[in-house]
Amino acid sequence: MKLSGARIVLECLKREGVDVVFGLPGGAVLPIYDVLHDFKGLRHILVRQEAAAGHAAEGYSRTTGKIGVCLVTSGPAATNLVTALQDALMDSIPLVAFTGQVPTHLIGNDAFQEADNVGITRSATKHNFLVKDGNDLAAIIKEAFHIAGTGRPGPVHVDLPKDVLVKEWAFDYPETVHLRSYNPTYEGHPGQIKKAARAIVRAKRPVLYVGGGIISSDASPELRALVDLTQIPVTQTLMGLGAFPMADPLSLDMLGMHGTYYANMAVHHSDVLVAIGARFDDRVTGRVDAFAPHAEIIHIDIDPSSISKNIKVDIPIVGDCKRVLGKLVEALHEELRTYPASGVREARKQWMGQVAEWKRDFPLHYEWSDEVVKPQHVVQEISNLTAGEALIVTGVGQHQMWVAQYYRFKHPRAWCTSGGLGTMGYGLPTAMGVQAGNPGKLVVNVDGDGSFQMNSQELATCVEEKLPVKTVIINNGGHGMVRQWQRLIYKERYCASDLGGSPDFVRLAEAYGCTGLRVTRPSEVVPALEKMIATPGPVVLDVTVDKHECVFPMVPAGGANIDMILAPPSVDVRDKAARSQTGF
Ligand SMILES: Cc1ncc(C[n+]2csc(CCOP(=O)(O)OP(=O)(O)O)c2C)c(N)n1
Repeated sequence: MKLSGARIVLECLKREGVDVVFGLPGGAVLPIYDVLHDFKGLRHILVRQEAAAGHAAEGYSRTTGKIGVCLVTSGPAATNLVTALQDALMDSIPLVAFTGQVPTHLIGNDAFQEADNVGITRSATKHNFLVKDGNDLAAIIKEAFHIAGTGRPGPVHVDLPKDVLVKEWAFDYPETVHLRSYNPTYEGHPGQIKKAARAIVRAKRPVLYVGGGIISSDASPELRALVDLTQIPVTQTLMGLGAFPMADPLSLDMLGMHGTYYANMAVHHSDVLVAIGARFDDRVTGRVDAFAPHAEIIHIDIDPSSISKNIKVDIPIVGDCKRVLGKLVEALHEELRTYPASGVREARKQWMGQVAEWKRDFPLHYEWSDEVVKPQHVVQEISNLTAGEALIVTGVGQHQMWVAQYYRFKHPRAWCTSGGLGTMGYGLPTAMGVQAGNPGKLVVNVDGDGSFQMNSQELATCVEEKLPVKTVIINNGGHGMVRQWQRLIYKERYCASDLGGSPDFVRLAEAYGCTGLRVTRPSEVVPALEKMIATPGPVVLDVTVDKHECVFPMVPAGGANIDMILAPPSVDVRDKAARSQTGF
């Protein structure tokens, strides 16, 4: 069968089971859009800026477990997309991103809307391709999906010169992929798994530290089985939130720079730390030489290059989290026949007592006010009203950290945030992709007034494509996280952290055809959130909050995790009254 390159692209997507593509057309990819005109079974969502196409694909992928797809044209469209590719790379989100390219004979000739797409995206993708010969097109697309979704997932980029799209080529979609130099390891080494099981049953102060790898490999049931068997407390990374229910008594919530006191203390004092699908990034470790200094470290990860990259690991296990955890639980059953010895059992009891004491004495907290809305309160109420069942997305900044701290995540794949790259503007477009992949579910984007303004134009997409995303703007009149650093680290020399000239967000929402709501007082928070949830279609709820509020705990950059600043100096963190406002 002979088909145009453009049709081949869409036929391949169909065969990969793709049901939605996020994109924006232009000259180089118009042949594809021409075929799309009457192509059945593929929804195209027209975004307003190409980075939004990439982020939307990320949200779709993260919450559905499928590979997200985006399609943009050449030159500036491709360069706009790069931020989303790098974002997906750092958070291990599988995407296939198509860009248009000038015809092959013009490549390198300074042609109109030409950019060296493969050069530019090389370091921002897991792999990339330039299709020079249309006979390779189908095989390349097959490989792109294979590489994106296997091993450590990530974005793959396919650059499509216009002549390849226009000409006709033989079409035969390959059934399988054979890439000689690419063979991810899925099964962990049995000897290493046994070693890990032995270390775990002998541990007196064990802690599990779990990351996004649990979510991408759908390993939450296996994690649950591990915890049920061993009763080891669990701390989660920003990307891992939802891997383990935060309401569970064994949850230590998030660790690291804005992690809980009890998580950081437990990790610091642990004697065996089991890292699963997590990469020891600097927001988690703080000062590396002071991270888990007494612990024997077990690291389970699909990516061999993550092992001992930042922290030296004692028992590495390369493999898929789901499969390795399944095997580890089996090995633990075996080990537990002879262990734990009574000495270990006693030590464990003491350890759990200590952990419970940290949790009881130093919970997350903030000071309540009857006058001004506290951002933490808004997040708590979103958590209460949705019973932890909503799909949650954020921008980047203080609001992001408050969501990570105060939203009680229950399930995996219910949470999207830009963890590795920390991309402001991620919230709204990602929420759009989440909504497209999860029609009928409640999708809430908790955004900052700064982050929201980086992609607010996507409200138009939400309206046009009937994506009823609910956005809550935690409006502190500026770049709150920048202000926080300037306050705490730069001696209150505030510079470029206030945002004058922001629009009236209610009227902005209305201008796009969305519902706009506003809250300025604490008593209005719950009714407004209820109204937002009950209102059909996209809604923007602008909440004016206390601009002086900071995110605590905080580990100053370069500090050790136990050097947490717990609260402003004026607040006694043991104060019971303050604690009673935490709600949990
Ligand atoms: C694209 C991008 N530019 C700059 C930054 C640096 N940065 C990190 S947080 C932040 C402020 C975020 O402000 P806002 O979205 O209003 O959230 P808030 O901290 O106030 O909750 C800035 C500028 C970033 N993370 N991403």
